[in-house]
Amino acid sequence: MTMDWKETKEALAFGLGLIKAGFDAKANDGKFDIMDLPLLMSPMMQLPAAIDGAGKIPQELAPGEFTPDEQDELKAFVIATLGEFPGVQTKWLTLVRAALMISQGIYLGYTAFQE
Ligand SMILES: [Ca+2]
Ligand SMILES: [Ca+2]
Repeated sequence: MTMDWKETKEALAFGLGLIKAGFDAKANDGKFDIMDLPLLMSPMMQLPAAIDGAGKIPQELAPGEFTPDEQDELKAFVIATLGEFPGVQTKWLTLVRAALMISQGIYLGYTAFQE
């Protein structure tokens, strides 16, 4: 609990939710189709918070190397967000990076339209 990761966690909540929706969409019947659209609603509700203030995420994550306490906090957040998810115990950092890339990509695209 060494720092305030508000923006980072909001971006993670969105990105992780989207990853989970993609996983669930395939897992529920072996295919992606229009019937899986409702799975996207919950993560999409988190998109505004994920984008708002996302420019501060690089500061929040500086200096880039996580202390053991910070790693524990991030790992706990991923597990709390995803619940039982294959590989979450060992692949949480990969999931963090993937989730942040998703959010950051949307943020960068979004800000490209601002003035
Ligand atoms: Ca935010
Ligand atoms: Ca499906």
